[in-house]
Amino acid sequence: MIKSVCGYCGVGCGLEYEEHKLIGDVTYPVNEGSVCSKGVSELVSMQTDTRLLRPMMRDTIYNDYSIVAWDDTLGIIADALKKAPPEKVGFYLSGQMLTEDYYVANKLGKGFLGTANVDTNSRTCMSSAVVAYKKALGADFVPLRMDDIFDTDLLILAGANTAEAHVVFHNSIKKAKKRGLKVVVIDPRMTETAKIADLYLPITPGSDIDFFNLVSKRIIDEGCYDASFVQEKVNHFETLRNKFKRMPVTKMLKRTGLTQEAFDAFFTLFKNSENIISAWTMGLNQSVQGVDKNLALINLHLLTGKIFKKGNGPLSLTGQPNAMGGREVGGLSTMLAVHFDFSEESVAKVGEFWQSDRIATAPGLTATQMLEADLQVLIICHTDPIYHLPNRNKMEELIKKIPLVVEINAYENSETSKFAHIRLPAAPWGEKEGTQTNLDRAITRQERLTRRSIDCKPDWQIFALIAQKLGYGKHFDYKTPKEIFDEYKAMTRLNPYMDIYRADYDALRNSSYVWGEEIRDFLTPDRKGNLFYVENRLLSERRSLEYPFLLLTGRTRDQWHSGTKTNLPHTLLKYKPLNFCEIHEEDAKALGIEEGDTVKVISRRGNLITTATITKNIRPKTLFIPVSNRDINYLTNDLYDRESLEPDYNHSAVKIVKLGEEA
Ligand SMILES: Nc1nc2c(c(=O)[nH]1)N[C@H]1C(S)=C(S)[C@@H](COP(=O)(O)OP(=O)(O)OC[C@H]3O[C@@H](n4cnc5c(=O)[nH]c(N)nc54)[C@H](O)[C@@H]3O)O[C@H]1N2
Ligand SMILES: Nc1nc2c(c(=O)[nH]1)N[C@H]1C(S)=C(S)[C@@H](COP(=O)(O)OP(=O)(O)OC[C@H]3O[C@@H](n4cnc5c(=O)[nH]c(N)nc54)[C@H](O)[C@@H]3O)O[C@H]1N2
Ligand code: SF4
Ligand SMILES: [Mo]
Repeated sequence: MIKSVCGYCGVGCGLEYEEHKLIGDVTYPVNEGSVCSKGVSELVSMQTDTRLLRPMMRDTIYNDYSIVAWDDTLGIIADALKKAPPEKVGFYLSGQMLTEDYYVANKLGKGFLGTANVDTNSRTCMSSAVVAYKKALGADFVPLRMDDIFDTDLLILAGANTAEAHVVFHNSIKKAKKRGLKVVVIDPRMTETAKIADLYLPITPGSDIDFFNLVSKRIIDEGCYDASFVQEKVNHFETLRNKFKRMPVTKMLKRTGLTQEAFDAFFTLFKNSENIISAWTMGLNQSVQGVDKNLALINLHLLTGKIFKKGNGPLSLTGQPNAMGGREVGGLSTMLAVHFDFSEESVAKVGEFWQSDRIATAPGLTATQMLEADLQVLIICHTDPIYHLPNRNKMEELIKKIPLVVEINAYENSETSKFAHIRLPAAPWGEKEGTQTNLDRAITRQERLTRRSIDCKPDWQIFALIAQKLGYGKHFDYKTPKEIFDEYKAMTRLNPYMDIYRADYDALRNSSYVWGEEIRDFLTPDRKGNLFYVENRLLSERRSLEYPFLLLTGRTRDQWHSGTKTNLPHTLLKYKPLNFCEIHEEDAKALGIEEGDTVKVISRRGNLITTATITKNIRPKTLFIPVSNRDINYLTNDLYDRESLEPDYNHSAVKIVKLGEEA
């Protein structure tokens, strides 16, 4: 029997493979045998005719690709890297890469090419949570586990649609509800998740800071904060209290769009719950104030001391299967390695460990900055930036200016492939092995299930081959992922709180290793949590007479982003279509739009064609289009959070018209 782990979402369900059948691993604590439709279809997605099977190259993006030999392409890439100054090279990685892939790419970029322009699509996903955790708790550390929901009284889900995005965790929530758990869902849409809520708050998009500040203020005003915890363990309480005195309470509640009764109902539930977990995803992170939204929520836990004890704490729900592993390795351009920044001390330690004197010494470009930086060489791995970056028309123009774009992908039909010069075929999920860290710190190993397609190589090996061509062979002479994991785990010893060095690669086959289980305190220098006063600065794009709707974007259960692995003729489940646009029935009526009408949605930047779905489950003057519509980012705006540089995907002003009535 072969054991593996699902390569889709951050829940990280254990899988078993026997006699050509893939099923959930009953012995694996996260999922105890259950899986969702994506997990069980991992095998099918490897067997499509849209796999990329050979290295390909072309002189310009206006020519066709031709098949080339690995060695020739690697030589061309190495030559271009040698000629380019380090600051003109970028690696665009992905939270779907395995830890070993990430480690090798990061080591090559930051350790030997001397560029910190090594970033990942996690920038568009979790980076707001990363920054907020660091500011409030002292490190990018998730201070609780998913199964804490069985020991809590109240679960607050803010901007998270677990029913579609973290399916197996959602099933656990339903189980915990049977044992008395209360659930609050805060989302502008009545999602599948909201349907199981004890209290559903249909918040106005972008007003979460107002809401959480109102809750914090009330906690202080009513004296229901934990005075001794605040005294001993928390900074900036007085500042917060003073700032709250001048808050425009009525105006803020109005901005949330919630009634006083709804707010009071929430507060009563909050006040009467001894143990509280809050969990959030893109509804908070993807915002022009994503970090502030996170901080406003984390404040609730710091004020009430509901953190670092069973059944309590702020639980950021990581989206991708190994976004956590990537963060641990140092895959963000704002980190060097093993959670280190670029301090002189960190650079010296890392330089000594990697035996290199070419270590990057300052943060590099973020994924959201790379296309704007006049790069000479851009290597993209396991992600599709032209599909996923905001303001796509602009991004398409920018990527065309980069002289060498290399795409490493297991499939041939990404949007980015239209703009690449070289494409390298990666071995997908079941054809490779390695480790990943799920959303609550469990490191699990996936084993190879099937024979590797002849010309495909695992991502780590592709980066190692490039390094070898560049003359760094002795530093990248890895034969197996195990060798890489062992080097990486030894490196985690450099960082006192990262106890990943205790993991054993072979033992990970049978059970996962959860790192950080002994951390029971803040990781700030003074071992105290930091409260932050943040306010809603109303920085998102505004609706106008011409663009009167706000566009929300998000997931549906059976599709994975651009759909290279899930939008396949033989697996297409009919749960939800790929392309639709939810509109409130009042708005539809006013515009003469009927169910199933073909409509055009237009923003200041671009447009797309879709099909209207009329519903009561969305706030008026708000639309929802799933990310399975590959054109989604022709509409979205490229405003970013100033600290995390994460896009404000969820808040673009648009209009909607029936096709043929555009005038
Ligand atoms: N089936 C499936 N599952 C996935 C993925 C997938 O592609 N398909 N992708 C994975 C990845 S990478 C990620 S990051 C996660 C994402 O997981 P989620 O974030 O749970 O998924 P989304 O559908 O983006 O949901 C975001 C929710 O935020 C709400 N929202 C929008 N604006 C606001 C706001 O201002 N305030 C509040 N409170 N809510 C708001 C939206 O209505 C939406 O319901 O899913 C992971 N799981
Ligand atoms: N409007 C809007 N835009 C968004 C979001 C949103 O909510 N709204 N969400 C953002 C978020 S949170 C995320 S995470 C991103 C996701 O955006 P992407 O990361 O661009 O989306 P995916 O379709 O998951 O892309 C993964 C790519 O990896 C390829 N691949 C599969 N297996 C392998 C392999 O083993 N090796 C290699 N090298 N390649 C492989 C797939 O074919 C695919 O092209 O989108 C972001 N963009
Ligand atoms: S819940 Fe997530 S990890 Fe589990 S099977 Fe579904 S996609 Fe895979
Ligand atoms: Mo994500």
